[in-house]
Amino acid sequence: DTNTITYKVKGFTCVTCAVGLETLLRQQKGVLWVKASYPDASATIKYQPATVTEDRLKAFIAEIGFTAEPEH
Ligand code: 9UX
Repeated sequence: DTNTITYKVKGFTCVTCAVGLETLLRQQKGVLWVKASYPDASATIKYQPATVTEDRLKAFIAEIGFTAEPEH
């Protein structure tokens, strides 16, 4: 199974912030694909729900230093 979630992200202050978040998310178990956008202040993640949860992804983003709210 694969789920896709888009978060609105607070805290990107430059394009490198978004690229850095992508790089760290891609290292997480269960994350299949990530696209973060600085201009859109968003991050879209395809993940395996058997391995990682939406809440865990949000918590991981918070650990990195950004605030993520799911967009449903
Ligand atoms: Mo963006 Mo850089 O906010 O250290 S400013 S990555």
